[in-house]
Amino acid sequence: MQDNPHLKKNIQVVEKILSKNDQEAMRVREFFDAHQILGLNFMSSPGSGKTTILEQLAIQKPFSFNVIEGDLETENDANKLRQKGIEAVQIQTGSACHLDAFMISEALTKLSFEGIDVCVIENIGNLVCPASYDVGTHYNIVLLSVTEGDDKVEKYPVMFRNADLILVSKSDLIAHFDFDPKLVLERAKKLNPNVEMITISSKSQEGIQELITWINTRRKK
Ligand SMILES: Nc1nc2c(ncn2[C@@H]2O[C@H](COP(=O)(O)OP(=O)(O)O)[C@@H](O)[C@H]2O)c(=O)[nH]1
Ligand SMILES: [Mg+2]
Repeated sequence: MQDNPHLKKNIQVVEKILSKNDQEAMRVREFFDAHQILGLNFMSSPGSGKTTILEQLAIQKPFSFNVIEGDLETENDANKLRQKGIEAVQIQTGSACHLDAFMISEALTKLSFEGIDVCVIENIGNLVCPASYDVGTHYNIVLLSVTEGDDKVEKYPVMFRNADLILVSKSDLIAHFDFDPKLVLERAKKLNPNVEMITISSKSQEGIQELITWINTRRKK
């Protein structure tokens, strides 16, 4: 396999794309640092509750934040947050299954950072592609809803290895599913011993304050 010239060329092309992305991600992080903004990258499968948590934060406003939304199509998630008074830019990738640092750089030019503490990126919904692309944020927050199953950590190790915080979401539904949050943390710690976990529900509000504290203790200002 290693001697296959086509495979070798493909690997070289992917490495080149990733290194260009990494350089741009560094520039994004420099921008955040210069403005004392905490950058957060929310990732998960579609429907695990990313936008709903952001809506909860928009209602409570424990800090001032803006949002970069990523979806293949529609402006729906950005509109939901705008309705709650949050400035949001929607990126529509068409077919790309992840956001990259160049998309974020462009989106940053469309946002105002006056008085902003935190910039949240809601990445494209899936547990595969977004894991490999640094978008210039400081922390990766990965949601895993109880409806998806506690086996997903082992099935999608790249995503969970890169997670700083796992949010086990939709905890209000836990009685209806065979889902063990302890197993999730155990499995995730094998991939990344420093990972933290909060069990959260936008319906019952469990864990929302804990998430706010987690973010507040990492704020740059
Ligand atoms: N029961 C329950 N449903 C939730 C919760 N959070 C989100 N949902 C529902 O899950 C669906 C997808 O949520 P959404 O925030 O759009 O997920 P996203 O695709 O990750 O942004 C919506 O129908 C939400 O109402 C929760 O904590 N508990
Ligand atoms: Mg969403």
